[in-house]
Amino acid sequence: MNDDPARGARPRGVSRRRFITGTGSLLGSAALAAHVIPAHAATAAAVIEPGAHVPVLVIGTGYGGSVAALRLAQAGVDVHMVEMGMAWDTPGSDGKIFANTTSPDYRSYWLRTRTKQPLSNFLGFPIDKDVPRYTGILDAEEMGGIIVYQGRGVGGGSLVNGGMAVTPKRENFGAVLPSVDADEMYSVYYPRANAGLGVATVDPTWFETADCYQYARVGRKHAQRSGFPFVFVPDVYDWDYMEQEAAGTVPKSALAGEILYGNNYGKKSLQKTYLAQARATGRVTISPLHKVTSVAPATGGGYTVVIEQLDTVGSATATKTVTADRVFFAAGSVGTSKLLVKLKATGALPGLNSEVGKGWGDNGNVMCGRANHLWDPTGAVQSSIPCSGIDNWAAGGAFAEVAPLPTGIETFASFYLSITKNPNRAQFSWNAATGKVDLNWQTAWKQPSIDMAKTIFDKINAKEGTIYRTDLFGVYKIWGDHLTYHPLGGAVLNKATDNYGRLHGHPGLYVIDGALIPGNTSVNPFVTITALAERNIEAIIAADL
Ligand code: FAE
Repeated sequence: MNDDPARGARPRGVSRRRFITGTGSLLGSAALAAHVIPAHAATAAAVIEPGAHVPVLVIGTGYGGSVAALRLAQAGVDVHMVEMGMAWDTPGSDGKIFANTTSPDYRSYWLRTRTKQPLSNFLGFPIDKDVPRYTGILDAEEMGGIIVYQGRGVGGGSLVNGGMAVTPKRENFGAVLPSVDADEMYSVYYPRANAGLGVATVDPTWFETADCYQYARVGRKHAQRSGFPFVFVPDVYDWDYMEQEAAGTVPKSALAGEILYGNNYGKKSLQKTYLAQARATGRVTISPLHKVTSVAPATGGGYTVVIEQLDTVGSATATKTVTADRVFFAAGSVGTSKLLVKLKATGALPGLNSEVGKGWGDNGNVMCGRANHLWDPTGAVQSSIPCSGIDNWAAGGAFAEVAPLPTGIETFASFYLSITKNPNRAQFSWNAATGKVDLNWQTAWKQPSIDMAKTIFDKINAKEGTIYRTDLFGVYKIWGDHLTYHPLGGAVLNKATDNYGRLHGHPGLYVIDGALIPGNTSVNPFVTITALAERNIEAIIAADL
C-alpha cells in the first residue's frame, strides 16, 4: 500500500526529506488527491427545467457571457446562463473551495485522470500525477498541435487566470479589431470594462520592498540593463488584500501560490464582479454542470436548445430540450467555435457562413525560464499574481509578462510568459468520422513566437551572462511552445458575424466572447473581450430588443 503521500511523484535519487522540504510543495502531495469527493458538488440553484422557454439563453459564464447577462438584465430582460463547469461555491473537505497550485487534486482538472501541468517538469523531473476524474476547474484541452488551457465553471477563465488586466496600446488596436471604432473603445468601453472588472495597479512604493515581488524587481533590473521598457501591469487582484497577506493579518492566497486552480481569497473573479451584479438584478439564473450540445431554429420562432446535465465524472444524467428567443454563444473561443462548426456541418444551423471556424490564433503565447546567478535570487515566496511586463512589441513583436514560479523554494529562476505577434491562424473543421471538431494548428507554427521572444531574452542572457532554463518543459527543452492560455478567434467579428456579433444567417443568434477576436490582442486578452462585449451588447440592446 502506498502510505507515502509523496511517493507517486518523487523523483529518483532525491531523499524523501529533501523532497518534502524542498520541491515537495511544487510537486504536490497525492494525499490531497485522496480527499473524499463530495457526492453532490453542484449547487441546488434554480437549474433550467426541460421544456422551459426563456427570452435569452447565454451559453457560458466567462467574460463575454457575464457582460451580456448583466446588461440584458439591467435592460429588463430575463436571462438564463448555461455553464458546463461547476458552481465553485462549496468548500471541499479541506474547508477550501479551490486547490492550491502546488498540490493539485480532484478539483484541479476537467475530466482527467492525470494532471497536465503547464510546467511539466522541475529540475528535469516530470511532476504530473494521477488525480481522480472529476469536473475540475482547469481544462487542458488537447487540440492536435496545441494544448489549450481554459477555465471551467461559473466565471469561466476568470476562475483560473492571473487576473492581468491589460488594455492594448492605442496604436496597436487597429491590428487587433480593424472594423471597430477605436475612439469609442478607448473613451467608453475600455473604461467601462476596467471599472466593471475592478482593475487596479500595485502600489509602486509597496512593490519596491515587498519580498513577494523580488522576482519582478530582478526581472525589471535585467530588462532595463538591456534597454527594454519595463511596465507595471494592472490586475483584478485586490492589492490591499495582498498587502495584508504579506503582513500576515489575513489568510494567504496569492502569497500561498494559489492561482491555476482558483484563488480562495483576494482575486476579483467574475463571480465577485459582473456575475454578482447580474444575480443581484434578480433576472439572471445559472445552471452549472449543464452543457449545450445543440441549437437549431424552432418551429414558430426562436431556437431549440439541447442541454446535457452532467454529474461530477462528466456523464450525462439528463438531456433537456428548451426554447430560447435569442441565444448568445459565450462558450469561449474554442467552445463557441466547436459548437458553431458542428452545428453548421450537421445541418442544425445551415445559414451560418463559411467564415465560421476560421481565424483562430493562440495570442502568440510562449513560455521560457532563465537561470540567474547565485547573487540574483528571485525569492522563495513569490506572489502568484504577476504585476509587470517587458514591452518589446514595436521592435521585436513580443510583450513578456514577468511571471512567478511559486514553488515555495528559491529557484534562482526568472520565468516569463510572452505574448507575441505570431501571424499563424488555424481553422476548426468538422470530422465526420470521429464526430468531433478538429483544429489544424501545428506545433511548428510557434517558431515565430520563439524568434520574437528571443529578441528579448537572448539579449538579456548575453548582457547578464546567463542561460535559459532547460528543465521546465521537459528534459533539455527551453521553450514552452506546446500550449496557449489565450485562445482567440474562430467566429471573427465582421466576418462570421456582423460588426456587433450577430451571426449571419440566423437572426437572434449572437457571438459575444473571445471567438470574435482574430487571434491576437498584443497583450493579455480579457479586458479586450470584456470591452468588446460591452460595446456589442449596448448596440444589440438598442437595436434588437
Ligand atoms: P471563457 O472565460 O473561457 O468562458 C467560457 C465558458 O463557457 C467556460 O466557463 C466554459 O466552461 C463554458 N462552456 C464552454 N462550452 C460550453 C457548452 N457547450 N455549454 C455550456 N458551457 C460551456 O470565455 N487573460 C488575461 O487577460 N489575463 C491573464 O492574466 C490571463 N491569465 C490566464 C491564465 C490561465 C491559466 C488561463 C487558462 C487563461 C488566462 N487568461 C488571461 C485568458 C482569459 O482567461 C481568457 O481569455 C478569457 O477567460 C476568455 O473569455 P471568454 O468570455 O471568451
